[in-house]
Amino acid sequence: MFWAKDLECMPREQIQRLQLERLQNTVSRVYERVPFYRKRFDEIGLKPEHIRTLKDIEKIPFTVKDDLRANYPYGMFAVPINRIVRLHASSGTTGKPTVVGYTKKDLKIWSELVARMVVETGVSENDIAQISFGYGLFTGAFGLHYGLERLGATVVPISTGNTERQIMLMKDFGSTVLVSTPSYAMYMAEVAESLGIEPRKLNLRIGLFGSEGSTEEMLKELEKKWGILATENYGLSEIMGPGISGDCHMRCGMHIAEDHFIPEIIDPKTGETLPPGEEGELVLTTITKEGLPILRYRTRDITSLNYEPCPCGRTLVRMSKVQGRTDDMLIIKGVNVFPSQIESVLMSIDEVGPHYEIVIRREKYLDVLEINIEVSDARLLDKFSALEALENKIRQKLKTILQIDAKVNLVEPHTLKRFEGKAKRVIDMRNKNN
Ligand code: DLL
Repeated sequence: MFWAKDLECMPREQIQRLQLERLQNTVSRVYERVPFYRKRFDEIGLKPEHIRTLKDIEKIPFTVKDDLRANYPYGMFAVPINRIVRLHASSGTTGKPTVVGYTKKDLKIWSELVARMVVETGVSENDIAQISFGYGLFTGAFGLHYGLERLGATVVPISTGNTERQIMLMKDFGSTVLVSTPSYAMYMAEVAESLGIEPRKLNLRIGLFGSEGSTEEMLKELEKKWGILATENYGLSEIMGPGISGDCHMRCGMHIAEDHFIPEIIDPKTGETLPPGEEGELVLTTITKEGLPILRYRTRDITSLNYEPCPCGRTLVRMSKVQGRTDDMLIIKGVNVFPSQIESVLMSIDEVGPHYEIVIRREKYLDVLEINIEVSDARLLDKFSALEALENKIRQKLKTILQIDAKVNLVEPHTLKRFEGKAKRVIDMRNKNN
C-alpha cells in the first residue's frame, strides 16, 4: 500500500541529498524575497551560501508564531498575493490569527501528501470518506478533502456538528472512513448508541484522526467501539496543515514527508539540537513551499524521531505521538504534568469512560488538581463503598505516575461537555483568583 513508493522508500543518503538541495533553494528564495528572513540573516551575518550541509540548518534562527503575527497578514509570503490561490488561518485563542497562503503548486503538493498519508493507512479509491472536520479557515477539512479526492475516494464533506445526522448519513451512505478529531469520534459513537445503532455494525473500517493529541489507550477504545483501524495523523497550519506526518497501517509512529519538510528535535529550554531518539520540541522547515516557506518553525509540540526502518518498508522517519505542547505542560505544585499522562491513567481503568475534565485551582496559595470523570456505568454511583474504592484506585494510580495528589470526582455518564473539534479538557483557574 504505497502512493509514491520511490519517494517513500528512498535510501537515507538519497533523502538527505534531496533535502539539502531543496533546503539550499528555499534559503536562497526566502533571503531574496522575504524581508523578515533577510533581516534575520543579515543580523547574524548569515548568507545562503553558508548552508553547505544539512547540519548547517542549525545556523538558521528559529521562526515562531509571533513572527507570523508580527507580519500579519501577508508579510512572510514569498510570492505576491495574486499568486496565492487559497488562504487559511489558524484559530488563535487571543489576538490575530496566523494567516497562511498557498500557490497552485502548494495546493497540488498538499493533496499529493495527504493522498500519500491516507494510502499509508490502507485507505483506497474504493473508500467513502466522511469528513467531520469543520470546513472553513481551519486546514483540516480542506486538506483531507482534496487529498482524498486526489486519491479517487468518495468524499462526504459533512463538516462538524449535527451529530445525529452524521450518524444517519454514515449509515445511509455506507461511509468506510471517518475523518475527525479523536474526541469527536468518541462522541459520535456515543450518539450512535443513543440512537440504538451499534457503531461496530456500521461500515466504517478506518479512522483518520488528528488535529489534537490522543493516547494509545484512547485510540484502542475507538478501535473497539467502531470496529476500525484507528490511525493518527499530524500537522499544523503554519507548515501546511494535515499531511505532514501520519501513521502507516503498522501504527508504530507517524512517517514525516521528509522530501518536503526537514524535522529536528530541540531542547525547548536551550534551543540546542538533540540527538535522534531523544524527546524534545519538534522544529520543522518547509523545503518545497512557494507561498509561505518557513525556516525552522518551533511547533511547541513534544515528540521524538525514530530513524529505524519501519516494518512497512518506508524509510521516512517516524515521529512518536505528541506528548503535549510546551505551552500546555501544567506545573502543579512545582511538578510538570502533561494532560496526556492523566488521560493514559484514566483510560487504563475499565470502570471509567473516556470523558474527563482537568481542573486546577489555587486554594490558600496551594495548587489543587481536580479531575472530574464520567463512570461508564451509572449504577456504580449508587454504591457508596464501590465508588469510594474506585476513587481511591484512580487517585493511587495518578499519584504513582504524576507524583502528586489529585482530587477525583466521579460523575454520571453524559454529564461532561462533548467536543466536535479540538477537545478542551483542561480548565486552569489559577489566574482567575479562584
Ligand atoms: O490541526 C492541522 C491538522 C488538521 C492536523 C487535521 C491533522 C488533522 P492547527 O489548527 O494549526 O492545525 O493546529 C496545529 O494541533 O501544533 C499540535 O499541537 C496539534 N495537533 C495536530 N495534530 C496532532 C496530533 C491542525 N496528531 C496543532 N497529535 C499542532 C497531537 C496534534 N497534536
